[in-house]
Amino acid sequence: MSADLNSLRDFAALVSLCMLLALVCVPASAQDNPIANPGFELDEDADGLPDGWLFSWQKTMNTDTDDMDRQEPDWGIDEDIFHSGTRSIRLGVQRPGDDGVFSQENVALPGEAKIYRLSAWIKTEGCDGGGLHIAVVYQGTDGKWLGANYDAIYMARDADWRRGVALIEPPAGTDHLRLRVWANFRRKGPITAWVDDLVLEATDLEQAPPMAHLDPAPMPPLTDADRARGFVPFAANYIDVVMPAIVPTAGQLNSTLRIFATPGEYEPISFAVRALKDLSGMSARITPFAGAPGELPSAAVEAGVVRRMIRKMHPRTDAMVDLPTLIEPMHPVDVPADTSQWFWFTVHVPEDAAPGKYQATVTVAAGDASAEIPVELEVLPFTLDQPEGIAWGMYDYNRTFSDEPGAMLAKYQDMFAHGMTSVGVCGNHGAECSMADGQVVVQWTGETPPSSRGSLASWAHPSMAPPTVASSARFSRKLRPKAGLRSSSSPSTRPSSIAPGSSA
Ligand SMILES: [Ca+2]
Ligand SMILES: [Ca+2]
Repeated sequence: MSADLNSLRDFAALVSLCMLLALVCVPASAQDNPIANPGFELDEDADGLPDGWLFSWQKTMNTDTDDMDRQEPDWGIDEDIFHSGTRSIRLGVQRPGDDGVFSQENVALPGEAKIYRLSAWIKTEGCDGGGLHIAVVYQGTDGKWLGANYDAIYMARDADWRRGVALIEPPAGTDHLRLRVWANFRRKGPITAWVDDLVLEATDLEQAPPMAHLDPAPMPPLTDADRARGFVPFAANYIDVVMPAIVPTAGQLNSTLRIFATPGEYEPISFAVRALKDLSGMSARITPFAGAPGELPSAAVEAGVVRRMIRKMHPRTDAMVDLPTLIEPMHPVDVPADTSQWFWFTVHVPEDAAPGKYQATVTVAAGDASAEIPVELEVLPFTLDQPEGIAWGMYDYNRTFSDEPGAMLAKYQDMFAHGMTSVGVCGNHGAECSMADGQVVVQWTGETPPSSRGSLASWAHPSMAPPTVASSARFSRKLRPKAGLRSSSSPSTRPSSIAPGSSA
């Protein structure tokens, strides 16, 4: 399959744009805005620091140490570049390891609301990995830390003055905020930013609406038959993300979906449908693959439809987005006009499939209207070796999406079927940390979560490397700087790995 959506990259770009376009609001009056000196116009003691603001660069995080070779950023009031009035603040760092932050303490929440809108005008240049973050820290009446959003507003591409807007939802008990204007918070690279005209205001929203992904591309030319049908199918590369707004290119329409795989391999067939009007009860099916080498059983293909869910953009932000999330077994779906629905079929090529080219046809239908998509599968004349000495896996938690007995076991079998030969189980593994001779010593007590361990031990595929229980210990704040975040653990004190067929 070929597609040139680059939609992940476009997604990031367009969400930023959307932040600016979608949340236009009437500016709050000065009385409503609780941020002191929000346009950086005041510096009555002429010390170069705008009144009401603090600045720091040597130790900006509580894990910073004296020996970090910090370099003072270019920072201060700028009287040549500003968004309004006659001044802004400028903050520039040149090295990935440096950062700098303007802070304002005790910013009161303006009025009673569930959701507040924070906005600022920002200009950036020389961005090379670094970002400008406007962060909020939520504090109780006693100053207690209740939570934080370090990416409330985030800009990391060169741009002239633009307004960044964030909807923030302070946790219960929040009395006031600490506001931070932070350059290169993640210490990734240089950036110079100018910031002006911060506003914090209440909204009457009960919940933050999800970010909308926009695709400004026009629809490609369509045939009369396409318009009469009310939808067009299109090829979608499975490493792209088909957001509902994605508009197909001409090259994605009317294409044959071509995939190849070895016997035993799983391979996706990814395509989508663009609705030209509201459609109800849309579903897709596929014929069995057949060709000169023979026919594959119909069970070799699992038909799936992608469900979108409102998810956090990132665990550290309040921003939500309507995101393709789950592949569900095929069921009819309603597709609103001018949106795209993603379908995802999975071919499991039988171990004994003869090499050669097979054809199948996908039919997408909604009511009386339907469209066909040709699919070609090439089964390659060799099988894939299990690489020796390499374990593949992903982080996993000691839980499942189901309460059914055997769900944990089924999860690991599914991981194995999809090429994983190990698992990194996150959780309490009973690691005890102490210091000895300047090094952190991790003592494993062997208390691996019982359900993972039991499931892994009761099932092991003969060709699978022994599953390894990986563990990351949590180091106390006191131990971390001493250890320089390094740890050592003696293999003899680890829980023994669970060998195939053994019981733990
Ligand atoms: Ca100003
Ligand atoms: Ca001052």
